[in-house]
Amino acid sequence: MVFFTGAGISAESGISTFRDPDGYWSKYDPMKLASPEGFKEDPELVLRWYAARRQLAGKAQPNPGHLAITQFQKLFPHSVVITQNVDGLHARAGNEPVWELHGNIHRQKCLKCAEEVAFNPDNPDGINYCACGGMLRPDVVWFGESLSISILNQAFDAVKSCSLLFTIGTSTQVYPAAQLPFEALNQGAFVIEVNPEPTPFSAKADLSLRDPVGKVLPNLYEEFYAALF
Ligand code: BJW
Ligand code: ZN
Repeated sequence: MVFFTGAGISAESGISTFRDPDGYWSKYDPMKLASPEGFKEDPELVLRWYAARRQLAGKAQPNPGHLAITQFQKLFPHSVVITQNVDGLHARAGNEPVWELHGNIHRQKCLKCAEEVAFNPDNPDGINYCACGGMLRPDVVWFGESLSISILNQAFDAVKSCSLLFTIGTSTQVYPAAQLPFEALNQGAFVIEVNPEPTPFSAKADLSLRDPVGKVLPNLYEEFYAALF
């Protein structure tokens, strides 16, 4: 079983999505805030935005959607979470394993040597430098940047051999991640989409459940459990 997730699974924890009518990209230019060019042009703006989101994510609590996945993973120990989210809520809900395709907002790395460096509590939302002299940046994947090849390969391998994939709370627009549910269908897996809104994947899904994940997933878990025991 694979749980492929996007920003929508954290919406009920109070974290904004990107492409909903009130999402980040309705207010901000993604190329200014989530691209290497934007960071080069105005690192302070980008760092302030990430620090605010990091703080919000740190205070947010996993919701019934995340927690239902923990239950599913207990029932099906080989199931994995493949997420585009950077907020760390899957791990905090006890989901395991969790593979983060787009990095994690609670880490930063050096632009020059790529080492992970701890946050500076005296300057949490400003420019900081690595011991090697390189500027520090959020350890997330921006537009035009490559995803970790090992995590991506792991994700495609899992999807190629799964029998059921849930695609949850993602607009299925950002590649290569958006390829995963299509890949699952191609190899014969049953694919269930959980999203209140249609996406470019909806017409292909075996089942499209148009409700918030916090409502759908706990109910589905109960049904699975009742069917098995
Ligand atoms: C609910 C809900 C509830 C609400 N319950 N559901 C043209 C064609 C194809 C590809 C490209 C192209 N031009 C450029 C590209 C490549 C580009 C791309 O895909 N662009 C498209 C947007 C067109 N991809 C890349 O650049 C990637 N890298 C790459 O391709 O490398 C190779 C390369 C190298 C060199 C040059 C060129 C290529 C990298 C992509 C990185 C994406 N980064 C971000 C920011 C991460 C850090 C951060 O968080 O700040 O990742 S952008 C943003 O989008 C974030 C997300 O992970 C990602 C996906 O968004 P997601 O999760 O789907 O959220 P939303 O908001 O879109 O959708 C939320 C959904 O939830 C909605 O459907 C709601 O209805 C639903 N929802 N409430 C259930 N309660
Ligand atoms: Zn360095």
